[in-house]
Parts: sequence; C-alpha cells; structure tokens
Amino acid sequence: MTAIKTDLLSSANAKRQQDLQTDYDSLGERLDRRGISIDTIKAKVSAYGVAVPSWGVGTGGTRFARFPGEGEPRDIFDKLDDCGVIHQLTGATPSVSLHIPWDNADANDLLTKANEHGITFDAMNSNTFQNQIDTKHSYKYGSLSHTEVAVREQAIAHNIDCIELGAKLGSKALTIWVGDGSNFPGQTNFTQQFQRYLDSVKSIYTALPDDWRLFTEHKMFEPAFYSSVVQDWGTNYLIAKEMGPKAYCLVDLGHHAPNVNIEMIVARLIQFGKLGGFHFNDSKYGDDDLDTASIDPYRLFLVFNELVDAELQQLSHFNPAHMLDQSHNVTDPIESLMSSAMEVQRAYAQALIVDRAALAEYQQNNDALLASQTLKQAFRTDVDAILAMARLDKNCAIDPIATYRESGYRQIVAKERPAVAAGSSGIV
Ligand code: PSV
Ligand code: MN
Repeated sequence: MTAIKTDLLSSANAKRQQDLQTDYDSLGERLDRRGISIDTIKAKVSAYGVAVPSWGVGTGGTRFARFPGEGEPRDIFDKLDDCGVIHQLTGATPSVSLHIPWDNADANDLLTKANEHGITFDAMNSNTFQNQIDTKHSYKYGSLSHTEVAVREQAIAHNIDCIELGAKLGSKALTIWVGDGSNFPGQTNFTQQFQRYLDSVKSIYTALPDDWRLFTEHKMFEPAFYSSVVQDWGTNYLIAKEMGPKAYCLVDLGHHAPNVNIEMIVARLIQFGKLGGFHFNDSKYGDDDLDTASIDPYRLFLVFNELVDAELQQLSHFNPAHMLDQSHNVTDPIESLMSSAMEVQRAYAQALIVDRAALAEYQQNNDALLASQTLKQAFRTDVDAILAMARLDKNCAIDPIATYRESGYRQIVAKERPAVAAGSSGIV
C-alpha cells in the first residue's frame, strides 16, 4: 500500500525531471574530471538506508511543554503509516526502530502493517527511564543500576521482553539507554553503581540470540544532572568489552559536550571493533535532538569520512546501524525526518567522493593545508542531483518535501486522527 497516490507522485516528478537530468549530467561531467563515476556514487547512495525512530513521527516537546501537531499518530500503526510515507517519498528509510512499551502491540499485526509499506524493523529500544503503567517498582532512583535488586530485576526482565518481541519482528539488535545517575555529589557510590549496571547488562546479554547485537548508548547528562552511569564513549567501550563480542557502542551525535571531536570517537571505536551504530540527530548545546545536519553539516560529513574510510578497508566487525533520533517541536515530523534522511545520504555521498589517495599522501607528507582542502573539496560539492536521481530511479520523489505538501497527506490523516490534548512535556 502506498499512502501518496502514484499519479500525484509521477506528475510531481514529471515537472522536475528535465532540470534534474541537466543538473545530473553537468555534475557527472565535473566529477568525471576528478576521476569519479557519478553512476557508481549514485548506486551506493541508492543502496543506503537509515532507520527512522518510531517516536520521531510524533510531535516531541521540551521539559516545559508539548504542543500537539495536526494529525499526530494515535498509535504505532499510525506511526508506521507515517514511516511508510517517509520511505515512499525518499526511498532512504527502509526500517523503523521501535520503542517499547510505547509501541507494544501484537507481533503479527506489526508485521502486517510494516509489510504493507515495505519496511522492516531495526533495533528495539527499551525504556526504563520512565515508570510504566503496569510496573511494580519505580525507576525514580535508577533502573539497571538501582540499589535494590527487585528494581534491577524488573528492568532486566523488560529488556528481555524487548528482545523477545524483536525476535518475532525480525529485528537483530537491542539498544539500551538509561537515565541512571545522580543529582548530587555523594548521592551515589560511582563504583558500586557502575558495577550494578554492568551486572544487569550482562544478564541481558546472556538472553541475546546468537545473531543479535546489543548496543549501549552513552549520554553525558540528563535526566541525571550531576553524574550519569553511562556518560561517555570510554565508559561505553568498557561496558561493551565487559559484555562480550555481541556488545557494541552506540553514538548519538547529541550526547557529548559541545565541541567534542565526535569523528575521532568514531575512529577510535572503529579501530577497536566496537562501533555499533548511530543516532544521527544534531545538537548545539546538549541533547537537543535537532534535525540531522541542521546545525553542523561539516561534522556529519567528517563522521561519514571515517565511516567510508572503514568501509573501504573492509574491516571485520564493521557494520554500524544507522538510525535517526529526533524530537520535533516546530516542524511537521514527516518533513523533518525526510530532510534528515536526505542529509545523511548527502554526507555519505560527499564522503564517497573524497580523493583518498591524495589525502593519504598529504597526510604522509604533513601537508596540513592540502589535506584539509581535500576534505573541503568533497564537502563543498553539491551532490543534490545524485540523491534526487537515486530517488527517481526508485520511483520516489525528486523533491520529497514539496511532493509531500502537494499530496495533502497531513490534512487527510488529521480528519481521522483527533488532536491530542496539550500540556504534558514529551522530549525523548
Ligand atoms: C534520551 O536522551 C534519548 O533521546 C536517547 O537518545 C535515546 O536514544 C532516546 O531518547 C530514545 O530512548
Ligand atoms: Mn539517542
């Protein structure tokens, strides 16, 4: 089933096809002069996919308020419909990452809905940063690292439930992010708290099927404002090492102090075989969950520069999961997620056209200026036509956002989806 009518899509593309062909040919000529085949880059972009977070299609919020959007999804099935639109128009988001218990539903019903849209399920996300309606013990003072064994056991059991549901859905990974930490110096014993966390994740690890991976996600602060148990990539690396070969680190681009060199963290995790995946949101101050590349597209490109470098080396254990993780307050989430998926593709395409032989030589000869210019040359290249042509080849939209607006999808679904009451806060 396709949510956007195919005749609308075709006529939207027909209006833009001639200009696209001209732009593609002209870019092809310029790349050819640099010894790069535009069709090879297009094929790689076309095969590339990034997972959409189920929670991203709803309107987020801040700690202060949540302003509901028109036609917001009512449940996971509406969310999957919205994810279907994103994939239909961009061809870049073949999978969805679920968050349990928010998305809890019968596995067969979930599969049926996903099949309708030709999408699959990426990593499962557990949630022990909130109390759930049916949970006996509170997570107010933590979950996997809680001082009380009963709370830890409840959090472990929830993660195992996520694995069990995911296994039925064809997912192959569990992502754990916890809010555990402390708000006051002295509130917790760092060492004992971390040991309790390690013991808990090891129990979850033992329940992991052989062909699954376990991702742990670090985050510097929030909701704990003095210390977080999994605060940085070093701690995350220790966790993955302690657990074993199926455990990897997940890097959310918003979870570091401002100005931290994230691309170098990525390189380190690649070098030691522990890079599990990404949440490609952007950030200016803290965990802002802003749209991908809306603040610092060069940083995203530099991350992809490391990824392409590793891809070319064909390293074993190198198969990072690519996911988005955003919260939208002032935009239509479908538009924001489409924009982000395309930004991730753009960074990938730009990293693919880096002249790696030249770069290696400049590095060897300590030619800092030309090494940096080599990266800049790729970053400055407008690869839009490659992305658009890859979409057209797959019968997706040359201009997804314009086509989405022309389709009136949001207004159509708004008729079936009543507005949700405002008031509560809702950032994730
Ligand atoms: C909370 O900071 C967060 O944004 C983490 O990045 C998780 O990935 C996400 O929520 C979903 O749990
Ligand atoms: Mn995240």
